[in-house]
Amino acid sequence: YQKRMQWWKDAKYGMFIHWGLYSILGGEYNGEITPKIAEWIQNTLKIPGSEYKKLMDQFNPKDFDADEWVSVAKAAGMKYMIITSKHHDGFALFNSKVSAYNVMNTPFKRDIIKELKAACDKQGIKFGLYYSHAIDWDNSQAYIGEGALRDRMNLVDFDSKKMDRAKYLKEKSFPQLREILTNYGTIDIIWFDMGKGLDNEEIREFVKITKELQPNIIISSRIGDEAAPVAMNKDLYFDFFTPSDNYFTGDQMPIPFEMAGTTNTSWGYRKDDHEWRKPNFILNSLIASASRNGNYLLNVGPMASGLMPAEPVKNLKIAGSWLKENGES
Ligand code: FUL
Repeated sequence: YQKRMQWWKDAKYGMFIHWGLYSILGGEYNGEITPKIAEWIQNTLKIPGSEYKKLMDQFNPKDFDADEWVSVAKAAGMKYMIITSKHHDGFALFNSKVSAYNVMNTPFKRDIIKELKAACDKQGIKFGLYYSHAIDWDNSQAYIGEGALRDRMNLVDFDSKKMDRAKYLKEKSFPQLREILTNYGTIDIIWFDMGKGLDNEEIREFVKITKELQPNIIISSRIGDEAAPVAMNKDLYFDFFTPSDNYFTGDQMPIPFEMAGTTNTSWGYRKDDHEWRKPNFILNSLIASASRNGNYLLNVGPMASGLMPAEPVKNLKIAGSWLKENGES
């Protein structure tokens, strides 16, 4: 375990990228502005899946350049990149035989995961994938529980009679996990998210597939109930703890952790969100993590054009040049 984690501990700083169909909406649908984070818009504004899916016809990010994104991460001083291979909406940024709901069936027709992996290899940074393994709004039968858990599903399309999580796991989530861990060479990190509500057997199956295909990969705590970091001592089913950026203020975490934050207030692009974190905020957050022996994963939400918004790129680069002069190399 120590050996497998060493590069990750040394790395300390990575780029998170949230990009998908929601980036086209930028937080607004039919004149309505979502009050919440932009990548949740389908759920928050109760957009029917059949409507939301039509965004596929508009997905054509002509300015996307994988090398450019990776250069921004490098100039920022980051040592790894993690991108949403599939977020909660169910749309995949990779070529999937398992589900037609993927980038190859948009006008763009280019495998974004493949291009980014190649760019990371070329420029020498590690590459990880976020995969929403439990929530999938294209599969309302993936329903995982009551109350708050249930609210995570897109209630418009939810049909309790069809509820069958085992079917979704078997037909989409497990096989897509196999695809992303087979088709792109080495994947350094798998960032599962929102796994609370899955049972132990299901979690074990995710671990099994992951380790079988990528023995040296590093697994996020959100594969299951992330509020149980003690599980680390009992059952080593994840490798690092994944608190959100306002989670803790004080002491060292008992286990390796990675604080995830974003450059404004949303993960997915929001056109009305101009609360960009200044370089000193970025550096303070990085230092807050590093000084507690943790990592900092900082998100950028690129626009539908394929470009990253100019402001966070500028701020990341300023912070990066400070790091180059004052931090560790
Ligand atoms: C959360 C997700 O629900 C958000 O959309 C985002 O991906 C964040 C990093 O994790 O659990």
